[in-house]
Amino acid sequence: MLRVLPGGRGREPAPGPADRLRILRALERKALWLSTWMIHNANHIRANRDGLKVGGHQASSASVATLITALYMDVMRPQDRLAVKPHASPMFHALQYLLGHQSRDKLERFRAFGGAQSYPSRTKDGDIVDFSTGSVGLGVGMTLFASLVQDYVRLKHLMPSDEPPGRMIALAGDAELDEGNIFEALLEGWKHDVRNLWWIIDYNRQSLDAVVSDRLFGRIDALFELVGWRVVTLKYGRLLEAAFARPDGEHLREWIDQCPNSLYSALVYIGGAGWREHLRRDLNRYPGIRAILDEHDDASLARLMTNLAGHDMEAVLDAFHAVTDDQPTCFIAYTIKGYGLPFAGHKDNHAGLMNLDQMAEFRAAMAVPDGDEWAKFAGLDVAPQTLQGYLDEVSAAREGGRRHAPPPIPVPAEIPAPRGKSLSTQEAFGRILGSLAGSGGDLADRIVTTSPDVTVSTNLGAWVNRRGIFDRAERADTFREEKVVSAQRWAMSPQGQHIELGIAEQNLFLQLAALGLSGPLFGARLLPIGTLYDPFIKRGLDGLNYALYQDARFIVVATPSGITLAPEGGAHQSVSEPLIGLAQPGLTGFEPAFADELAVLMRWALSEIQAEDGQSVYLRLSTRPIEQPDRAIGPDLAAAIVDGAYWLREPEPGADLAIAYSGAVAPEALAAFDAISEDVPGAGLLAVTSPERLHRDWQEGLGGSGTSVAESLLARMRPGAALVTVVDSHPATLSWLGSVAGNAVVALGVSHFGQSGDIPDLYRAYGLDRDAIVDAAARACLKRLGRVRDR
Ligand SMILES: Cc1ncc(C[n+]2csc(CCOP(=O)(O)OP(=O)(O)O)c2C)c(N)n1
Ligand SMILES: [Mg+2]
Repeated sequence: MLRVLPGGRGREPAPGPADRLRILRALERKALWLSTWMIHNANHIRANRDGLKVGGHQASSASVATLITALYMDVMRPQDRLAVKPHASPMFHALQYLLGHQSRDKLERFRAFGGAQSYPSRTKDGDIVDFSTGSVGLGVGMTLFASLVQDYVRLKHLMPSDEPPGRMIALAGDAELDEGNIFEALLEGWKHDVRNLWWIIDYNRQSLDAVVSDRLFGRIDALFELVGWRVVTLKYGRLLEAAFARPDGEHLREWIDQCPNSLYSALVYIGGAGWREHLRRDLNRYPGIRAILDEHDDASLARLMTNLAGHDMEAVLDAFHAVTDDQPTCFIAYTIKGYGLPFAGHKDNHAGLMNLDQMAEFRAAMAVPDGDEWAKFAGLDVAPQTLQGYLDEVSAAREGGRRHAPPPIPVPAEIPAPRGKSLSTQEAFGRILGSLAGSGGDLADRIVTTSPDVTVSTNLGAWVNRRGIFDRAERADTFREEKVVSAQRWAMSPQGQHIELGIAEQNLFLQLAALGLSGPLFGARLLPIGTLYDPFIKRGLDGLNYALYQDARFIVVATPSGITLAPEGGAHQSVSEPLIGLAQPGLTGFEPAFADELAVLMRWALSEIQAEDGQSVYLRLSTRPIEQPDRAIGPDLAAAIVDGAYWLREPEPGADLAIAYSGAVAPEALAAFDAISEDVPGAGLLAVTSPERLHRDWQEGLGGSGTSVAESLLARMRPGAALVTVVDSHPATLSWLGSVAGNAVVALGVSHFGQSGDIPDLYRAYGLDRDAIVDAAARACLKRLGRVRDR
């Protein structure tokens, strides 16, 4: 028996293995109670003001009770990080509560405003969550990229290497393996030789709608082994293994092995009588099986037949502790969805909630008295002080280790703009990064670039030539060694600062998510810059959203963009992406036209992604070379470029007309402006560098005392003056400007798929050329006059 030591610090001696097991089983039991009660409280006890079902996943939580208790309460070390299956959120919060890291108040407000979140959230649940989860599959993939980032910072000695590396662990639902991003990540991980990665699959053979196909998991282990993983299958618990070892026991094993998932699940739900009927029917000819059936009443037969290893604490601990090396390991843990609850195994249990009677019965079984529902140790068969003593020593819960806040990397007051009479923003981007690479210093050392097979075509070449490609091992540049001439160096080493990915864009965003959390996760701040073609943002959009949801910070450079890409056809021409920039929380979008604007924005972005209340940044660039303004950018203009807009040609006070443009259509906007100025003296030309910043500032200013940037700019014109907006993207990107000050707006942009052509042909066809703008200006003026007449 464990005792509190007399005197001293009152600490418990370290428990022996048997006591440890009892303690862990008791904690698991309490976590199961708390998670179930938390959901019950939210649905049946707390006041409901809107008639909506609150929900919560009792069955999904119960399914992982043993696995996650083993992880948090025994196996994990402070440096390990965990992505919890989204629907196990209540179970996760229950364990954090037992560890003293979550409050009772938040549990009582599970799924309520300000309470514990329905799915674990880094930003809303705080320090306790390592990786947000919710959109299935992404949290799992995230752990793989986090392990790659850990290697990146360790090999560069950006984090202390006296402790062993952390394991990046995903506790995944089996249906998460239906998500393609898992397999994209697996292949990428194999290429990068990822280590220290555990994926623990809660193999309950159920998803949301039903029981999953038997055939799939027959292949899963082979798939993991193919890419270098160790696969550990935890199938049967100690009770069943003992039964298999008895005379005729092999027939019982064979029977369960052959039992279709759906029948097994149904019998779990039906219970002892159901098992007895089927075993009698199929195996009665074996005396050993008859003996087993005779020795077990219905309840104990049900316990035996559901004794899967994923619910057997001893089996789980043995399996986890047996892995001591860094080989990526997949544990396939057989479990039962809803284990220990009345709807265990029922195919419809995913969103199922226990009713009042079921809860009363469950409460009695858990020995939780009325009023003690939230008590940490009520109804357990281990003394409270023993349990508390154990919890106080839990390794994963040690204070101060889980989240780091490294100081910002200083950013210079100015990043020089590349010079040139005619430049594209994409070329300017490459040159800016190239010269940062050459200049050295802390800033350049912390930049890490990554790209899904479009490194060279997005102009990262100069950067990569100087800073190299990252790999855990040194790898030679074969073309260079064989003296084949190439502009691009392609040697790899642990010092490299570019992570080259395969084409899968979802991987890019998960990689950026992990790089962008390197500071809080590993204490080593990185400044990640990812590049891809603008239209393919949509290919990885959920990954991008996932990264931003957990406040990962990075810069996305999307280029080329729009129909300005011209010859390269429709599918590569992006249309709606600036609207993603406008509407996506956590992301600030910019579309500069000139190289000097880009230099200002890159400087700002490198600091913004480090600011406590900052955001990630999206730069939409183009391959179109355009004539550059001959100017020096002072502090006021720099601030305006960051704020989102400035007058490239200032209107006369009270002007009747202005053109507002964004990005690569600047030359057409300028040409139209020159043409119009002859007829409409005093017109203005507004350069919009960030529709998103301008819009946000306007929205935030509405109803406030200050005047928004957009209002101040447009106030130079006559109230209701004509306004033409023009962008190489959907016209809604800028058409809202008409609402700011009631201008008569005509919005030009692209509303149809693009196609091959040259810029003059395409701009004419899609209505972005000079004549289209001039024509739109005439229509806007007529619209204004019409309004004036109507008044
Ligand atoms: C991307 C995405 N699609 C759909 C859902 C809705 N959904 C929630 S849980 C679930 C099934 C999960 O099954 P599994 O991973 O096996 O979890 P468990 O059986 O443990 O509940 C689905 C389809 C989601 N959360 N994310
Ligand atoms: Mg499942």
